[in-house]
Amino acid sequence: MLNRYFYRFFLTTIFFSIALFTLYCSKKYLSITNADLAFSSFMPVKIQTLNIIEQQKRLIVIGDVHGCLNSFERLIEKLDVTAEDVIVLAGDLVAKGPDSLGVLRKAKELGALCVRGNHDDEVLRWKKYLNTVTEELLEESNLPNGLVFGEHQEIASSLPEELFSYLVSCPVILSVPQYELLIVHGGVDPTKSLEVQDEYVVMNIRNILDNGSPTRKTSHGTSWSKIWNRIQSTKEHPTTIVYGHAAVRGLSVKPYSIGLDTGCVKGKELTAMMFPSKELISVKCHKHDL
Ligand SMILES: [Mn+2]
Repeated sequence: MLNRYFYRFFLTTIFFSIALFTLYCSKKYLSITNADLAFSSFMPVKIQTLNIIEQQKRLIVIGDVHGCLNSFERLIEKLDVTAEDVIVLAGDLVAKGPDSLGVLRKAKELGALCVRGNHDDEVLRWKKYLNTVTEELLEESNLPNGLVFGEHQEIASSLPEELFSYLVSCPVILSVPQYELLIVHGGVDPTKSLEVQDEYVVMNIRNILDNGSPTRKTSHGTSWSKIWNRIQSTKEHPTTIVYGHAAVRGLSVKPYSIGLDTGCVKGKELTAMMFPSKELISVKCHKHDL
C-alpha cells in the first residue's frame, strides 16, 4: 500500500520536474540577447543623431526592402525624390529578395541613411567570419554559433568593399531630435534607457515575454510597441519609434510607434512615411519582385 503511494508521488514529481524544465528551456530559447552569439558582428555605431537642416524638404522613412530592387526603384520614383529629401531605410535592406547588392548600390547612390537590421547583421557577421577563416576550415561543423550556410554567406562573399562600407555604417538607432523620433529595425526594450539597450535586441525584438525578456516571437508575450506606447503616453515629451521587421503585423500606426514593414518581399507592399506630415506612400510589390 505504502509502496503504491510512494510510486505515485515519485511519478508525479518526475512529471512536474520535466514540465518545469521544458517550460524553463522554452523561455530561455525564446528570449534573445547578444550574449547568445559566440561570434560577434562588426560592432555597429549604437546611436547616431540626425539633424534636419532647414533646406531639407522631407524626412522619408522606408520599411524593409529585402533585396527587392524593382519595388524600391518604383517607390523612389513615386516619391519624386529630390536632393533636398533625407531618406532613411529602416533596416533589412538585404536577403530574401532577388537583388540585395542592387538595393545597397541604389541606397548608396541616393545617399540614403539606414539602420542595421537582423539580416544586414547576419551578412556582416558572415563577412567578418569569412575574413578570418581559410577555405579548408569552412565546414558546417566548424561554423560559430549563429551562422548557417545560405544566402547571407553568398551575399557576404560577393559584397564589394564600397557596399560593405555602406552597410557597416548603418547605426542601430538613428535619433531625430527635431521630430522626437527614433528609427530602429526591430524595436526597443521599453523598460530600458537608450544607452543600455542591447544592439542585438534592437535588431530582433518583436515581443516582451511575461518575465520581461525580449523575444523575436510574436506568439508569446506582448508586442514591445504596446508597452512603449503605454509608457510614452504618460510622458511630457514622448518619443515616437519608427521601425520595420514586423511584416506579420503589417502597417502599424500607433500614437508613439510606427511599424512600416508591409511585406514587400512576400508580394505585398513597400511603404514609406514622410515626416513631419506622417503622409504614407506605398507601391504594390510582386512575387519575386517582378
Ligand atoms: Mn527583420
